[in-house]
Amino acid sequence: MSLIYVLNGPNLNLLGKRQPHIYGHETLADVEASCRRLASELGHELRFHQSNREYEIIDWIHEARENGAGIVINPAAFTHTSLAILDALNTFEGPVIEIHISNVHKRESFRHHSFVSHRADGVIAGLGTEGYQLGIRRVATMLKTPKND
Ligand code: CA2
Repeated sequence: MSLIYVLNGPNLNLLGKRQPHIYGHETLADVEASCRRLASELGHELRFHQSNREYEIIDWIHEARENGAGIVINPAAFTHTSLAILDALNTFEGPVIEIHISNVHKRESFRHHSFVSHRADGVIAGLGTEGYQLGIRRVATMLKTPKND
């Protein structure tokens, strides 16, 4: 059994409460519940966090360095601004999957660049909250697969 971190950036606490045409109707609590169900089906433990503060996300990445096997991260707006989150992820050795609920490439050009993508092993965008499930499944697969496969 390995520990997977699911990290969420600013404003995602409002999921399901505002802008459902962009982010859907599920709340972050709904997403957390489905992530927990899937992780336990796959035989993994899950830490699920959201913060509006950049340093808290960095601290959780540091925590994952100590005891985490993989990270699924929706950095929200920090995706497009945070070299500090990229630097933290670069110190983490396990699989990292970046996810976006919306298709950032279909939106404003300032959402097209991601600092986090420089480290992510995979990026999922535009598949709604299902992206979280897919991200967890991918991390689980990567944990089973030796690095040089
Ligand atoms: O599509 C995504 O998941 C994003 O990471 C969401 C971020 C946005 O800045 C990124 O460009 C793409 C915004 C998160 C805000 O979440 C809200 C959810 C519901 C209502 C209002 C904001």
